[in-house]
Amino acid sequence: MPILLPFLPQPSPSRPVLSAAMVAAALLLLPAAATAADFNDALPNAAAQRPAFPGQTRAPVIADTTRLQRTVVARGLEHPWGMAELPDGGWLVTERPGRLRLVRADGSLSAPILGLPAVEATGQGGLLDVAVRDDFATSLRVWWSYAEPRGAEGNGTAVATGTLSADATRLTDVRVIFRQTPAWRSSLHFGSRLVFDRDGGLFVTTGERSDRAARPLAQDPATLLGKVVRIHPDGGPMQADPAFPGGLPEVWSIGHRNVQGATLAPDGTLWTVEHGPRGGDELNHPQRGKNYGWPVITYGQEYSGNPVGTGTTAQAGMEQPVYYWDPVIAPGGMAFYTADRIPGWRNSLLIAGLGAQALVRLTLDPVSKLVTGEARYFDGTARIRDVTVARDGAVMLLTDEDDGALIRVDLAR
Ligand SMILES: [Ca+2]
Repeated sequence: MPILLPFLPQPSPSRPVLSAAMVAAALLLLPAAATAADFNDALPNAAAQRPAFPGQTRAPVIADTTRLQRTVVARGLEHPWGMAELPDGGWLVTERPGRLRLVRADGSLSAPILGLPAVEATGQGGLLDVAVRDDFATSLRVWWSYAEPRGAEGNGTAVATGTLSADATRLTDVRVIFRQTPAWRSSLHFGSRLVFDRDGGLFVTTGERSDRAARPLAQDPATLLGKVVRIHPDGGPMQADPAFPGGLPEVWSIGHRNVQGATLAPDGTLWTVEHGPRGGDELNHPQRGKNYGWPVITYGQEYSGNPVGTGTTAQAGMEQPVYYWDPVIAPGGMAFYTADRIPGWRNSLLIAGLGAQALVRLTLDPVSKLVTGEARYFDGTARIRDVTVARDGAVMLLTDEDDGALIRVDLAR
């Protein structure tokens, strides 16, 4: 059975950090076996739809008896969205209302870091992902994504970079290196994970802004709505030649709805998860120049229960998702687990579940890359916004709450 984190004192307006005693009190031991409420028991949303191949949805539930412990590293984070580990064991963490903070290695929480451009913190918008590269110790460079106000035109996803001061209190030399176009008047579907690849490029994922009039632009390679893009970390496209005729050169793949999770696989290729409509969350392995279908094909339905478009799930020239969830999990971030620390999880894909209020783990066939099993952990404890793997192999989670937490998951001792 899932065990709720013990209640902790409410943070005062000054957001005090947890004392060592409070951290100890927040340490839990719990078995991680899939819970009794089988997440595959619910009826699918679109009963008439059929997967394109066996295992594309509702993979067998994994019975996992790994005993895990969760430690609250820091609390008092308001709707944290993204995190990046620093060489000293600290974590940069974004708060969606527009603050970037440092969670120091001892768990203490810094004041908001100064120097960020204005964000539009409405609906799903705000300060979103944060990333650093392996050379951070010498470069002090930070990249972050956010919903950028665009005046009368509305808003759009943007990416900026800057240099963190040695005392980690402010960012300098701040430049915006990516602006999603066109701007749109919407508070929904901003993407926007940041993933560095191994060839010097920076993947940015976007959303199609949810608005019905904007949806078809996910299919238009001349716009940056509903795309995976690949840019140079200093700005501009990584490749001059467009992957799609008439398309922008930074467009990597098209036909996405709202991609809030992305990571590199051990082989260096990009994987993403995106929010579908009802019953249509997707895991994809996006390749350059390919079309992932939205809004033409989808396994989801409108929230009204009506089909999306013609209700088609497959079409020539459009890629099938590797996996889809029906019912949905509402995915946040994702990470491949390649560490030795939790041996049973090696080579699994970890996905943050917002709607599922769980950490989702998928096992993949090493050759076909198809999903062979699904497990869920910490069911019902909190909406999980992001997951990543610390350098020491522990799994780190951010919970999407007014009083959100950075949580460390490790084997129980
Ligand atoms: Ca798709």
